[in-house]
Amino acid sequence: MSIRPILIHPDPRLKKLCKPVESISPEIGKLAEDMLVTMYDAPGVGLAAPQVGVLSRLFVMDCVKEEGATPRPMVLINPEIVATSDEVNTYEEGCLSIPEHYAEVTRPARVVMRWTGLDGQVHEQEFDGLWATCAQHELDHLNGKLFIDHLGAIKRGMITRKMAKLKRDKARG
Ligand code: K2U
Ligand code: ZN
Repeated sequence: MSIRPILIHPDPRLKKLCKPVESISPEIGKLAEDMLVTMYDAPGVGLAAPQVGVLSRLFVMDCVKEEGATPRPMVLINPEIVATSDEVNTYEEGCLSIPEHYAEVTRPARVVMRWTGLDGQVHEQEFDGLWATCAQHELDHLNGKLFIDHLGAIKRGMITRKMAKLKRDKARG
């Protein structure tokens, strides 16, 4: 198990449409394991493969946040939304690829998702609360979309310019 570096916006790899996973190979299992370790270390409640530079359609999440509660790590391969609620929820989102920037994003409050698990079986489950927000945030990543893409152009541009400057200054050392 290894912690992998997380790509920071702006990065062209974070804007790409990710490719479906063709087979649940040992490499995919290792990637999922590394993504979970990387997510817990960040810490975060979700992480998508493109955020660690792998342009494949899988993400991990564990939105159990209660102190002492049993973690519930999930690996979703080739995930898709099959139903959404009319009711919406607004959550102040962040992103491990856009550190220290937060903004309100409104999304369906409940989603039914279908995916393939590491067991090779097709799973289907309804998510609500933070799980629903996180699953939609991660699925956006697989389509090259960031939470700032749900904001207005002015705010998105401001965040992108600040992040680009941060990366330039870091590169200069
Ligand atoms: O994809 C990511 O960058 C992981 C995000 C997922 C996420 C963003 C917004 C709302 C829910 C999930 C990270 O987990 S951001 C850190 C975080 C931690 C606790 C609660 C919400 C966000
Ligand atoms: Zn994110």
